[in-house]
Amino acid sequence: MKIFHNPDHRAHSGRHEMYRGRLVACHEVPARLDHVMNELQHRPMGELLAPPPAPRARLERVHSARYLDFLAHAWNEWVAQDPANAEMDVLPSVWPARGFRSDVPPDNFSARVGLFSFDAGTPLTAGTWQAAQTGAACALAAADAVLAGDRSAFALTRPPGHHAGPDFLGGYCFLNSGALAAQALRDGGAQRVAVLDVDYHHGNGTQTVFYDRADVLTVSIHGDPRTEYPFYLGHADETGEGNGLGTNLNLPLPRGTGFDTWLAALDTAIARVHAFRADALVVPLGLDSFEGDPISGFTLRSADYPRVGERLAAMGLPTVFTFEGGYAVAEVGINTVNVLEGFQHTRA
Ligand code: SP5
Ligand code: ZN
Repeated sequence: MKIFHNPDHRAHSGRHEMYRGRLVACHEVPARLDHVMNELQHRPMGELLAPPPAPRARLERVHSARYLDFLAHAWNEWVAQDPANAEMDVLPSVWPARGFRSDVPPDNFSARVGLFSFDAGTPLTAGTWQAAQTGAACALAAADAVLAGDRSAFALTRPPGHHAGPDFLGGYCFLNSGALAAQALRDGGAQRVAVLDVDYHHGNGTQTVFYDRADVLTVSIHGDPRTEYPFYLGHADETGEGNGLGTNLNLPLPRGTGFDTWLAALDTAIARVHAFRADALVVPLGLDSFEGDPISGFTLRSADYPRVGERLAAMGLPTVFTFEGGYAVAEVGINTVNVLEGFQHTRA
């Protein structure tokens, strides 16, 4: 499979995220992607390619113009507020809750950051926009490869994407790679596209992008939002709305869930994708279901991941993978390539 990697990913390197009233070191670090690249040197899965730039019009298929403008100018506005800000990451500290307005972006930059965010764990840095744009380009290039006839392609990029919505960042995500790939597949001629999100955390951004649409099925297997991030979305009773009623499936599992139960959920997810008669598949591939993940609660082992790839390959659909979470940094390369290897050696 073609692997589109992000040569600009290091430009996004946050210093800290807010956790229990303190700033702590970021979990979403450049070394994550370096480990995957390194593992791919030992176990090649396909051609490593840099993507062509992403035209703004393709980003606007998923994200609002005002949000993209905000991201494009955020760092300069931050530094314009106070030159000393250049030494610090942007993090929000005020947000519009229910009853507040979100239709009037404030002139005040700090207030605008909160309008376009849902947590204080997603630092925006000098190079974030560059890294995010090239990351989106990886997702679009992977979709284009599949549209051109490839069986599969991998958008190997960070920052991750699946928590980012039409108009908001959060969960270490800025532009939603999986949603951009799914939309690109639709725009390129796929009639029905399924997104099967296997990251430990609910794919709230992707769900929100497609919630009222019948042409894109969104399925997510994740830690139960009653106890797990992102908390405010991802319950089993969220099934879609309007035209999209019945085209969202959430499979929340309790913290502590092991591979057998997880795999049964994957089979449920796969059956739904088949019932939907999808003609292309996007897999937001988070490796934070791993037992050693420092911020997550499932107990999958490295040896389980090839079987995940096998199950996905057996679906027989043109497939785009996007790289999402996975914070056991030393193992994230092995676990990622284990999924790809299982996929590659399996015929539908
Ligand atoms: C893409 C993805 O996996 N995003 C996950 C975002 C989770 N953010 C909240 C994590 C809070 C955990 N902080 C724990 C610090 C303790 N050392
Ligand atoms: Zn995650």
